[in-house]
Amino acid sequence: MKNIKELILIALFSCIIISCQNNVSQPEPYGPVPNIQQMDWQKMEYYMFIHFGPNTFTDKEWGDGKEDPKVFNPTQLDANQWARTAKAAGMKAIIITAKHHDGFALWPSKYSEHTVRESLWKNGKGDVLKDLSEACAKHGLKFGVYLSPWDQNHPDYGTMEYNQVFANMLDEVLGNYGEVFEVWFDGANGEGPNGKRQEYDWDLFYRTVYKNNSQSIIFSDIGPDARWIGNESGFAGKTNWSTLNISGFQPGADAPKQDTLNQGNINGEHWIPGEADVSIRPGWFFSPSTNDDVKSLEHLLKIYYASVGRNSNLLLNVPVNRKGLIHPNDSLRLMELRRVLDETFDDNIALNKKVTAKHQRGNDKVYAPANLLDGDYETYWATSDTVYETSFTVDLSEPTEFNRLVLQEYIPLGQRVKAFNVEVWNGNKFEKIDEQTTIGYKRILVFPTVKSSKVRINISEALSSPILSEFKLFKAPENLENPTVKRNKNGIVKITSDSSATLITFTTDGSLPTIDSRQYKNPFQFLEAGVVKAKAFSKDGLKNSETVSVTFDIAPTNWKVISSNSELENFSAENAIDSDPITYWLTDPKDDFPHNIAIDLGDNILFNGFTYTPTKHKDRKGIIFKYNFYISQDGKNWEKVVSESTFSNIKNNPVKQEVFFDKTYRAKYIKLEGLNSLDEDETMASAGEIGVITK
Ligand code: FUL
Ligand code: CA
Repeated sequence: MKNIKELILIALFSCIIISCQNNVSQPEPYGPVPNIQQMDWQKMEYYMFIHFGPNTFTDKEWGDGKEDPKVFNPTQLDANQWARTAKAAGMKAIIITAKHHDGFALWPSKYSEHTVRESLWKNGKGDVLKDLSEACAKHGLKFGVYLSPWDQNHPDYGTMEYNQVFANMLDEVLGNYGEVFEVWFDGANGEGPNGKRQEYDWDLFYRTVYKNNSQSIIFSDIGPDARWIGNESGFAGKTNWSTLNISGFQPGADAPKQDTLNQGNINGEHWIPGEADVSIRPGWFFSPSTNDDVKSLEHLLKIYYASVGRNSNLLLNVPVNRKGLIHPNDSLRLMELRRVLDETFDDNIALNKKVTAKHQRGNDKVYAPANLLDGDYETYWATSDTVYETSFTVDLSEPTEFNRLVLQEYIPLGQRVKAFNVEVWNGNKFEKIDEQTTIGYKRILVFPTVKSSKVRINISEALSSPILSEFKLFKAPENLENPTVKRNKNGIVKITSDSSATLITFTTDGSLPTIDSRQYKNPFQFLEAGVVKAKAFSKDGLKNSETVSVTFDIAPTNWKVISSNSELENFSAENAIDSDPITYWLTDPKDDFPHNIAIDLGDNILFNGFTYTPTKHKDRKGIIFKYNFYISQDGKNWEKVVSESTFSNIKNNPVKQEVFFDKTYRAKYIKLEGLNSLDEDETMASAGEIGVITK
């Protein structure tokens, strides 16, 4: 007689055999998969970047390493204020520029003489990394560091010794400030103080990080743990694979093409997910001149949906100011963003609703489609190994409004979905409302509000049988689109707005427009330097846009080009002063550098800087990197006021460049002389717009 224990065992055993026959084994991973650190990292989604250093005090994006360390002197530095702000913004961590290209170390490194120790801040007794790592710990945030191996100050840079110097610095940064969740390596590689470039020993750098902190995520253009998304505007590819081929590549100039980084490689060899880095301001470092250029809420939401919503983490830069604090304009915007994201994602309309699927792995409950709607990432819906094309339908039981849809793959088993579409029930039949490619860890679709009782997701192509963790629906608050304010060469300002049923009001005296401010009806003239602020309201006054504020300098109405290098057809030099950054001046590559453009300002003007806007045209060429800038009273005798300077970060961040002189000049003529361009094999120079700074 068998005892009861044995009977249970036999029963269990036969169950296992039967399930095996039904193929209800756990699905095998497909391709490369994330390790535990990468998985934790992916779930962080959104965190803060802080650019801070001598550039904060010099209005520069890239220093040259010759800055007096005494310029670094924040008067009220408070890392707790940064951490509180990040926390309240819903961010999970802060990554700070421990050392940027100028070589200045925000900690008192033993291996450099260009550090906070040599600055005036706290009489040289301060340590920004200590302050910040402690503040992060206190506020429940993770702490990370950005480090540039490119160092324009260190005397050893460009010699064999430097790689070890940099590794020693890494030892300090990773050894002395507690856990470092991410080390952000900038791949830039320029000349150092001795005029030489450095051959970076990446293996040594990576080894040094892991030796100190085996849990760290190492970020570079090509990983090994997380990769650059290929631009500095915060946009991941609509198709975005977390896998990448890296053999034969290096971070920096020898990285894969930016498009490849933006989209990853389908069936790539390694799991190297994307991280999108972007600044809340036009530049990475604080400048008082950008206080009114903090990105709009509308813009930040677009970035959020194009990063977190496209299988990428979002690293949003909030530059600390000269006091050592986050400026209120930036923190206000962060809080607005938080509020809208909360309002949007707090209430999942699809949570625990009814769902049916065309396929279910072995008909086993463990893989049921209900797992898609349970709000738990760890449970998932799966089909049998041979089913690549499938669908599921969510029944909301009554017509419900929604405009955001979230899908998540269970990436511990790999990224699989290659194409899918969304259909909604219109009362008679299903109607397609969207069609996309990859999903990955998280995909958020944004569409105009629909009201429907049923949603069907069709997976139309996959690399292996689909495995999905979550499906969610939300209703985001709908606001009016922001109006666009543009001024032409003649100083005529036009304000446009997409939604037709709106009223636009505006001001030109710096005050905030209200519904009672001057109503915009027709284009108006605004020739001087100043700010136009505009806001759109719905006719009933219930909805409104944000306040858009656009700062103009004097209009180039009477400006003329007096000479320029021979230009290509359709790329006249006048395009550089037509107030349209899309049209541009482009020179003929037959001439050697320098290529120049001289402009008559029509009048004697007092100004303390100039602007260079690279063309916004997608086929842009000839973007100037190194330049001279001259002024003249008569258009014949020129005085050089900026010599052999560069539009430092223009390659990765091609926004309007503002260059400030050491003093104010009065002149009637200006000349920009391009000494080289970003296209290394062609001698061409271009300009979308050139302007002066009179404010
Ligand atoms: C780039 C740098 O050159 C910029 O200055 C900035 O730090 C950005 C995040 O990375 O490569
Ligand atoms: Ca133009």
